[in-house]
Amino acid sequence: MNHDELIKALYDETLMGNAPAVLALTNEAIASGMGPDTILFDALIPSLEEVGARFERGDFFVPEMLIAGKAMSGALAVLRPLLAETGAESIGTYVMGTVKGDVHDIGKNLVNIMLEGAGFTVIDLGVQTPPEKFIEAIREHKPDIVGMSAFLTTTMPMFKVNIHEITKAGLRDQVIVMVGGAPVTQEYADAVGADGYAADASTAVRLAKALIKKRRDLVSA
Ligand code: B1M
Repeated sequence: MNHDELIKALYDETLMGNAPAVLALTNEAIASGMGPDTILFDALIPSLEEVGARFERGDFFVPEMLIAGKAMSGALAVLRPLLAETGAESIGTYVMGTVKGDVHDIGKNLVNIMLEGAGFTVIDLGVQTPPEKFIEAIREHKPDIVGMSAFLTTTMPMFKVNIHEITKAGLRDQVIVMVGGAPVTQEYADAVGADGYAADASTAVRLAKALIKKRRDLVSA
């Protein structure tokens, strides 16, 4: 298969949730010299966007979303070491979790991979993370940043709850809070009192570095 055929096949098979085919095609694409970011941004992510659009139109239901998500996760596992190739020493610690009530994790995992690739030590709290777990992780790992993902309009309010609980626990001054996820906006992030918002994984990495630098400059001033 040539480049365009591989991209199209990856897109189509992800859309159909054919995990074994997506895995085989991902390996074939890598062997052909295709970059992991091309596989992600030209095939896998657009395919999941189409899955979401079909779900909204009522053409797809939860099982279709689920198998497409699983197919994408399988490919992500193969892409992870390629995206996260780094010999750099840790530039900061990042605690990350999807908020309580929300089981979406593909976007969070992708942000984690890019953060690791940029040299962050990432502690992943998984999905459905209650406020207590974020607090416990801040106490245990003393991260520079706590990142929260929410992918549903109904779970976004957990940002505010989490930040409130972190403040109540006396830890708010010790961490930078970043939020993200498909329905989240800069305005929403500002309204809940987060320190930063990013729309995608690479912006999240750039912002994380900038926020840490700002904080370290302030401390040393
Ligand atoms: Co769900 N789902 N889902 N789903 N799902 C969405 C999110 C939805 C937009 C689909 C749609 O209607 N178009 C919709 C939400 C609508 C809304 O609230 N606005 C939706 C719905 C409604 C639901 C259910 C309620 C369906 C139901 O049961 N009736 C249900 C909820 C379950 C729950 O959580 N309680 C549900 C379930 C599921 C599955 C389990 C079947 C599956 C999840 C599998 C998994 O994650 N392991 C699933 C899937 C696959 C999707 C879609 C199709 C794909 C999500 C995805 O992985 N995208 C999604 C439609 C869509 O997004 N187009 C949809 C690819 C990923 C790389 O992008 O997640 O945006 P994204 O992540 C980006 C950025 O957001 C950002 O960087 C990432 C990488 O670039 N980012 C951050 C993420 N976290 C960040 C943190 C940061 C910074 C940036 O700083 C801390």
